[in-house]
Amino acid sequence: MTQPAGVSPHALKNPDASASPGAHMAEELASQPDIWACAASLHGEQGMLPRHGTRIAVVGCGTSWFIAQAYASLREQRGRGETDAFAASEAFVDRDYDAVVAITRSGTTTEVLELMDRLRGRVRTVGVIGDPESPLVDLVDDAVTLPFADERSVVQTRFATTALALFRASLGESLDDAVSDARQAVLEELDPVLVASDQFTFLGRGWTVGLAHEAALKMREASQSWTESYPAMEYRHGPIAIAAPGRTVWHFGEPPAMLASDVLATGARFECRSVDPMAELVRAQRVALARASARGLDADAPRNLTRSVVLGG
Ligand code: F1P
Repeated sequence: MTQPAGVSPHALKNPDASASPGAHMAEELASQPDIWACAASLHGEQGMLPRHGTRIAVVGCGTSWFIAQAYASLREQRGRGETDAFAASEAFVDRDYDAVVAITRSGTTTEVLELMDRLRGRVRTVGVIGDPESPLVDLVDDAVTLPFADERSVVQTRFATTALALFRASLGESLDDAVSDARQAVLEELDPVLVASDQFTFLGRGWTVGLAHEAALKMREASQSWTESYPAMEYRHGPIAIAAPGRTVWHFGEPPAMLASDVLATGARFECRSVDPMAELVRAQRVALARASARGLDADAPRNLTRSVVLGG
């Protein structure tokens, strides 16, 4: 394979061309329950994350930004310290934080590297990184590497959720229910009517807002589907105009009062289950993959995307 201009060799851990379309994504998303259990047992790595009570910012791009949002919300909710989440390109980091945490599977994303470089020597930086040989490892004060969660598919599934499993464990949560619910999500038969939905809007509250954004991104990346995502209480402030028969509104976690009936009144499908929201994300990933194969798309190599965005050059 020739190297595209401006893309580092690290950006080329792309799918094996001989694999069948979407095979990497299928294998990687199915491995999530086992890999989360592994992350939950990594007490050394959890101990490298900022201590309870510290004020921190968490940054990333794309999927990694959405995981930053989920972590920030959970850390605040659990009273573990003020936590802000920013897209790396729009981060307000000069706010006397005790630490800035960067999440990135590739460790090569330009906006993340530039931000961490700018912060060198000014604030403690921690990277949560998939590729242990990537340039970010040497740029941050502390690198938490999760090579066992790295992926061949361009579309991220397990690195993102494994980072979140590590964060949840570091905040004192048990991952047992998430792991067992995800085992079900990996095996269950998908409803063909859900898979064939005309449009999806994903909703969440608190930490599941980030998961909703991530599910919507997954569906766009893998299957070029029309998706939207919002904090659940924002949904009735306009976006509900999109709801209609043949379309799906999918809430992660406990929904707000009356939301189900308001959605059902539009004729749209309301999807919501009392399981761990990370297991619901796994189900959404599977729907994305099923829609990609139904459309003859290769979810491992989506249109216009590369493993990481490396700018300039
Ligand atoms: C971030 C990211 C992905 C996205 C796309 C481009 O990568 O934005 O979320 O799906 O493939 O890169 P990273 O910084 O986590 O490696």
